[in-house]
Amino acid sequence: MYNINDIRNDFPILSRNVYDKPLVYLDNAATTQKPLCVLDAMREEYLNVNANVHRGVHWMSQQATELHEQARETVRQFIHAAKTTEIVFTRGTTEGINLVASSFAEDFMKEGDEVIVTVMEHHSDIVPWQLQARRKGIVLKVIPMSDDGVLDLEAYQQLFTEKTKIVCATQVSNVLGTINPVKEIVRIAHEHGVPCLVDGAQSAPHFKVDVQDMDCDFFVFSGHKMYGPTGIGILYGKEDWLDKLPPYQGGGEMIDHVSFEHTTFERPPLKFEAGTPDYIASHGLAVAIDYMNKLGLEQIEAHERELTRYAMEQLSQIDGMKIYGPKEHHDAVVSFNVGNIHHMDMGTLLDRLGIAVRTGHHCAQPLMDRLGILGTVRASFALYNTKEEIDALVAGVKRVSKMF
Ligand code: C6P
Repeated sequence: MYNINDIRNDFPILSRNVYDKPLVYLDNAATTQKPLCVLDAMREEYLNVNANVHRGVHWMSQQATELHEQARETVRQFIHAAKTTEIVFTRGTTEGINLVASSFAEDFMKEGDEVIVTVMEHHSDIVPWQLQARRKGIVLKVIPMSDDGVLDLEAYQQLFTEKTKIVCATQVSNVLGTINPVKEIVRIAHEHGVPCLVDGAQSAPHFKVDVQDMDCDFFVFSGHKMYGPTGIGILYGKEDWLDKLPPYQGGGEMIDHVSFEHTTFERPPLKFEAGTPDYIASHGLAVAIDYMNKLGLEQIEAHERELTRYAMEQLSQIDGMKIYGPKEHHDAVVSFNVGNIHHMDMGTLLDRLGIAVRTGHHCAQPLMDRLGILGTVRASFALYNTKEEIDALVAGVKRVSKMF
């Protein structure tokens, strides 16, 4: 049963006040709050089983290693990957994309080669490729979208040339909420013989992901956006790609044998996990996934879709309201502006009412350029939000609008 009061009790931070007002936390796309079970599990591990992983013969090291490797299996099941060896622990989505961009460009791209990205990519799926563009002379091509934020798949097909080497697309836009047809995007990429990376930062927290069904070659997401700790994320890569890519960083754990003349590397995933991993955070992430699984991904999705629908319906009745993104296939973020009110003014005044939203370009400046705006106000929802909180947002936006 989806009992919202019980759920909210799992997140004590939601009951705090800011400026003597009850906190209304609607900045979940930036990061979610953490349930007690995640905090308790991490504290318990530090208190009782803390030891470095993959290194020690002693009992505690083996216990910690087991928790870390169990977490890999929990993640495998969560995204329905074929093998645990396809799950690489990273610091987050950003590091996952940097890893792929760096290693892929190193061995599989040369000057003049092209990478296709979408116009609604987060900076973390643009800048890593631009760094490679500077290093290797590769070129970015961009899938355009309609005014209401739907990707133009016809135009996408026209972008391919014999120099196209990889396609990168976000599954859900962190600004528009658009749910992109990634399965189709992957299919088209494969038709042209190139791999596809899917950014799952804003999808994995909200609905069931199946990397085998999607058939993507790489999939990345962050633990902190789905009730897990900061500093942990996942790169999923198909086995043959992870085998082919060169290492991203060098150091302990990722090697097979080292001499001053020559080093051989471990098999994936360890090949990409140089140094001591954040094994406490990997365990925390696994507990967060267990928490989501216990509530049920379908129930979480249904709850958040209803909140999103309600928010769009209520907000759209406000004078001067402009909501960005499509009406259909819209996930748990709502970006908007009201008349000429600057998004920063709106965000700052909402904050004084205890309402936490994000304002600005949301790390998607090329998308802002496409929309012809400097920024938006963005409310983003999680499994613990309520319609009453959306009522508070709507009342807040009306109150601020009246002041201008
Ligand atoms: N978006 C937001 O408020 P990291 O920072 O590595 O955990 O995630 C980066 C990232 C990548 N892709 C998408 C689609 C994202 O939304 C994000 C993070 C946050 O929208 C912070 S800018």
